Amino acid sequence: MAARCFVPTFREVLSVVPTTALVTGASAGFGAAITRRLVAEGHRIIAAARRLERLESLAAELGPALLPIALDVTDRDAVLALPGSLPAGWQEVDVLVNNAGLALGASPVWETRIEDWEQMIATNNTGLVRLTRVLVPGMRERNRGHIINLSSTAGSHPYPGSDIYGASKAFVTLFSANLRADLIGTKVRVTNIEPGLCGGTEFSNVRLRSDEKAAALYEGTEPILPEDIADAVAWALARPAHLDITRIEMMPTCQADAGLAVKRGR
Ligand code: 8X3
Repeated sequence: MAARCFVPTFREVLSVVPTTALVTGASAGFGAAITRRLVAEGHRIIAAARRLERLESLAAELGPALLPIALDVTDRDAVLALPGSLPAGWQEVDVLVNNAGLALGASPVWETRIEDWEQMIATNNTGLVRLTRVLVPGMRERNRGHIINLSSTAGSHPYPGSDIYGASKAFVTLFSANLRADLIGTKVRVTNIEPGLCGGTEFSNVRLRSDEKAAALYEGTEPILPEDIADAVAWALARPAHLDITRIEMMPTCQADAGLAVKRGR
C-alpha cells in the first residue's frame, strides 16, 4: 500500500498554534471582521463589546469558537476584574486585539466639544492601556502572546480637524513601541496597525454625526475595508513566533501623505 503523503497547505505552514484572542469592539466594523477572520483561521475568540445583544448574531454565526462578553473598555472596574471573570478554559488570553476606539468631531481645536475629547481619550487610550496592563502579565508568564493595537495614520500624519483623535492615536503608536521595548527578549509580540481612510463601518457617520457628510467623504474613493484590516491582523499573527511585525501603515491607493500645507494671506 502506498504511503500516505501529507503535504501541508501554505496556510498550515504559516499558521501559528491556535490561540485564544480577545477582540474589543467586536460587534461591528473592524472588530467583527477581525473576529470572523480569526475564527476562520482556527482561533478561539473572546468577542467583547458594550452591548451583548449586538454580539448575538456573530455568536450564532461562529458557534462555540466565540465567547461573547459584555465589556465597556472605559469601565475601570470591569477591565481590572476581567482576567478572573472569564470562564474556565478561556482565562489564558494569548492575543489581545485592542480594536475599540472612535473619533468624535472634525472641527478645529477651539470649536470641539471637550466631552468628545474626554470620550476619545477614555476609549482610545485609557481603556486600551488598562486592558493591556491586565492581560500582559499572563502573556509574559507563559512567554507567548501578541498585542495588536489599532492605531491610525492620524497618529503620525496631522491634518486639520484631527485634533485629539490624531493625538490619541499617536499615543497608541508610541505605547505599542514602548511596550515592545519592555517586552524585548520575550515571545510576546506587539503590532501597531495604522490604517488611513477606511470605509464600510460607522466610523465616519459617528465622527461627523451625519450620514450625508460621511457619504460625501467617501464619494469617488475606494477606501480600506474592514476585511483589509482583518487580513493585516491575521497576517501579523501568522508570522513565525520569533518575528514581530512592529508596524503596519496602510492607505488606499486614492490616499497619500501629500505634504505640508501652506496658507497664504489671511
Ligand atoms: C482613520 C483614518 O484618515 O480618518 O483612523 O484619520 S483618518
